[in-house]
Formats: sequence, structure tokens, C-alpha cells
Amino acid sequence: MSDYEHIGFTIQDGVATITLNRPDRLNSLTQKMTRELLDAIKVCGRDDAIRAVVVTGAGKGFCAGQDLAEFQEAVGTTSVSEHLQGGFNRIVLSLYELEKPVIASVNGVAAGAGLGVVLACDLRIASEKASFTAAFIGIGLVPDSGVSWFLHRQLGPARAFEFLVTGERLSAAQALGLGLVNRVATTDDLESATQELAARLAQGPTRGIGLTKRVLHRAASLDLAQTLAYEALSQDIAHATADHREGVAAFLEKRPPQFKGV
Ligand code: T3D
Repeated sequence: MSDYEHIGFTIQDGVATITLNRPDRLNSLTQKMTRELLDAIKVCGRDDAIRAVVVTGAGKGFCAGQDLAEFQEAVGTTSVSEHLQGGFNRIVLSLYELEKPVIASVNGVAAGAGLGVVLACDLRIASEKASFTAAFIGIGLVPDSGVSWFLHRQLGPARAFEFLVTGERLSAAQALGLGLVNRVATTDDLESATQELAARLAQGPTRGIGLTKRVLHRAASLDLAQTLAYEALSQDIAHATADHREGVAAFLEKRPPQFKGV
């Protein structure tokens, strides 16, 4: 799929930028948008020229989760769990498992499954106008799209519970204080700060970065002995890359490395 209707997709200098693009609905997710997003993430995984990925939103919102009008229409045609398994669950997992750095550039409100998308990314830069709410409780639902899994780990159980059941809306500054975002930029600076970071990552040793992501993820569920073994195996793979050889050569020759992502 190359022509998307509800997302923007550009590739420049090794950086793919996916823009959720239904601004009048705060980029809430429809089935079509979900399919397009999944397709774009797949392209990001397959195209070796893409070495960093940015996910952002058009207009004043990042993503308000499921489009509730479409959801109402779909009720009865499929179960909610089937809908989640076929859509948001795949988006969250494919971003999380993509072995390339993924940056959420949070331009506005992220709610419900939109918060899940943000949390599935590796790095989060928020505009000072961004905000974060689980939103599920406001419509009597439980967290989905990985939100409970991520928040439990990032906030701890008590703070996560409070955030989830009160439906509170965190400002960018509060999210920074809680470690939910890496940094906050002014509205004017968000795009340049995001692209600067993405460009830097896109010039890095992509295999090493992807393996680092995998090792960190696995370390969260392994004991120390298992982690040591997993790190060692991953090091075998990283050690065999051309980028590792280039990194060592550049160090010895006292010059900056020219990584190629292989
Ligand atoms: O099977 C399944 O799919 C279940 C899975 C569910 C996963 C989920 O994501 S559940 C959670 C769904 N999302 C929500 O419940 C959030 C609903 N939205 C809000 O609570 C608020 O809009 C926000 C807190 C996100 C932002 O508030 P605010 O005041 O900044 O904006 P607003 O004025 O409420 O929204 C602007 C417009 O976007 C508005 O339309 P209008 O009045 O200008 O014509 C609003 O209706 C629309 N909008 C916002 N969120 C959604 C939406 N339209 C459809 N679906 C939305 N989720």
C-alpha cells in the first residue's frame, strides 16, 4: 500500500515519519487508519533504508484512541476482543518489536489506545501542549492496547491504578516528572527536536540499536543469569556486523564512524 488516506507517510534521510491524520477527530483510530498504520509499520521493518521511525499526529491532537462513533456502529458485528486482537494489539506489538528506534512525537492529547501507541514507542518527545489520559474509565472500559502493561512498569502499581481509575489528564510537564516522556519541547520546537533526534539515531549502528531494544525488553522478564546469557548471544550478532567493525576502525583511526546500518 503506498497511498494512504488517514495517515501521512514520508521517508527522508533514513527517517520514516508516520503522521496520524484525522485532525478533526483528534486522529482517533478507525479500522482503515489501523490498517494503514499497520502497513506503514511493516514497510518500516522491511525497508533497510529506514533506520529510525517517528510517529506523530496532525493538528492539535496526537491520537484520542478508538473512534467512538465508528466503534458504536461496529458493536454487534464483531467482539471487542477480536477487534483489539486484529487491530490495536498488532499496532502496539509491531511498534514495540520493530528492531529500529521509534520516537513518539506527541503534539497534543494522547488518550486510550492512542496512549498505548505512545507507550509502545521507544522514546517520547512531548510538546508543551501535549497531554496524556487513559480515558478508558470515562467510558466504563478497562485499559487495553498494552496501557496497563506499560503503566504498571513505568509508574508502579499504585500510581498506575490512580491514573487509570480517576481518568486524570496529565500535562506534558507532569508526564516528564513521572518519566513517561523523555523530554518536552515548545510547540514551535517539537518537529525540529524530533527530527534532530531521529536523524542522529538514523546515522547510528541500526542493528546494534535494534538488538539493544530487544535485550532491554527481554531483560524485563529474565533473571540476571538468563539476561547475561541473552546479552552474550546478542553480542555475537552485533559483533558480526559491519557497523561494529567500522566503529572499532573509526575509534583506532581517531575519526567519527560512518555507520551504514548493517
Ligand atoms: O473495540 C474497541 O475498539 C475497544 C477499544 C477501545 C480502545 C480505546 O481507545 S477506548 C478510549 C476511546 N477514547 C476516548 O474515550 C477518548 C474520547 N475523547 C475524549 O475524552 C476527549 O476528546 C479528549 C480528552 C481526548 C480530548 O478532549 P478535548 O477537550 O481536548 O477535545 P474534544 O473537544 O473533546 O475533541 C475534539 C473533537 O474530537 C470533538 O469533536 P467535535 O465536538 O469538535 O465535533 C470530539 O468529539 C472528537 N473526538 C475526540 N475523541 C474522539 C473523538 N471523536 C471520535 N472518537 C474519539 N475517540
